[in-house]
Amino acid sequence: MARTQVVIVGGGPSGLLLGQLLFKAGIEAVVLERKTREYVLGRIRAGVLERGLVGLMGEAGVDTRMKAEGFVHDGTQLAYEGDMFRVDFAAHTDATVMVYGQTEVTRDLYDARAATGGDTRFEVDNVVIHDADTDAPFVTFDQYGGTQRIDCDYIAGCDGFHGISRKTIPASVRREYEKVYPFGWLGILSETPPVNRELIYANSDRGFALCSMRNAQLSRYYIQCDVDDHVGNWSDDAFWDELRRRIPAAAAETLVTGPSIEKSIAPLRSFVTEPMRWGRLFLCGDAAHIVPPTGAKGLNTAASDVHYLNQGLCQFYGDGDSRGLDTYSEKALARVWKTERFSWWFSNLMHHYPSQSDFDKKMQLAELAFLRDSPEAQAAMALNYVGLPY
Ligand code: FAS
Ligand code: PHB
Repeated sequence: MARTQVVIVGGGPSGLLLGQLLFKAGIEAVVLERKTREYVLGRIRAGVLERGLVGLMGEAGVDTRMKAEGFVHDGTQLAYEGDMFRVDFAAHTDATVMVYGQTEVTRDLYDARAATGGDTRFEVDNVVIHDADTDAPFVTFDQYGGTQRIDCDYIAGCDGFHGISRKTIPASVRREYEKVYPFGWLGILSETPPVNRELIYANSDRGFALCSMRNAQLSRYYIQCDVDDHVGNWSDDAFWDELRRRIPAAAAETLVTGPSIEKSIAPLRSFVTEPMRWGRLFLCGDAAHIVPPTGAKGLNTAASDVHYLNQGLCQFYGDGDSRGLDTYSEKALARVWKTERFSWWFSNLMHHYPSQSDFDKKMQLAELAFLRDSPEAQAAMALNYVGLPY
């Protein structure tokens, strides 16, 4: 019967980052991933890394390409009523963010895991976590026509919102909190130069828009869409026309358009499950919480979970001290809720709610004007955007 120290369910950024940090600490882990490596790398998701995640990539020994190819940003643009203003991160914090796609983060982590001989099982099915509330947990899964079992000390549930880890915790133990937003994001990737050196978050009467990028020849754009909209309703030209209507004229006039190489709609929700630990099972990342992507916090909050769990596991395997593991859920949730708040606040500020009144719109515009004119308000936003301390 196979045995390891930590079984990591899920080979997305949470699971891979934890696996690499544990490897650096000499702690053995097996990663179980439902899909193929190529499928995982085919997902187009986050684009902005907080300072904390940039640091963890260094700790994991996988930051070389990120430092060479990523864009360091020390501010962002907020647009409303046809104009835009800059929130200067450096003026209010000692930090910046790194613009480097989640796809590349995941690729770097997969490459490092393969290079260091990490045990990753792809295309596993029917993963079941057993006896997580005992001192002898184990995991079973199907692969290549047979069922396998791995006994372990601990299990990290890094299998995202639709995984099995969260549901392994009995419903009687779990407390779940959710807010579903009445809109989605239609995103495209195009091999075109970014319209602006920094990101542009735009609040317009027609809805939210975001201008982002992956590199000097790869741009990422989003527009708010109806929650029941379909990608098929949007030709590339229709997307570009709508994006131009939502961003300031100066940007719309210089926008370079081209064929989309990826186009998808993401629903927006805020979600948290408590606790993030049950016995020897620890939840990390989207398995435990979801944020609307407005604040670029999804991937980054997964990273802070991984930081706390790695700390706890290293402390336990280092000197038998379980205090880090015993306080994991409380510590992780304290930061999760603050990033949920920021993502909720920023989403409410920038999106057009179908049911909003003229007064609601005036409140958004007043808050944007306050943010534009108040260094203190900008400092609060900058601190949240670059990432609250771990
Ligand atoms: P993930 O969902 O990335 O990874 C979980 C992994 O577990 C997957 O590879 C999955 O195949 C695997 N898995 C699932 N069930 C399993 C099982 N039963 N057995 C084995 N493996 C299993 N965040 C941002 O900051 N900015 C964004 O713009 C942004 N856009 C997003 C768009 C979309 C459509 C989605 C869904 C999310 C977006 N996010 C964004 C959030 C996203 O980046 C997540 O926060 C990030 O992927 C979290 O990483 P993981 O926790 O590893 O979860
Ligand atoms: C992205 O580039 O995909 C991106 C950037 C910032 C966000 C959300 C998404 O807030």
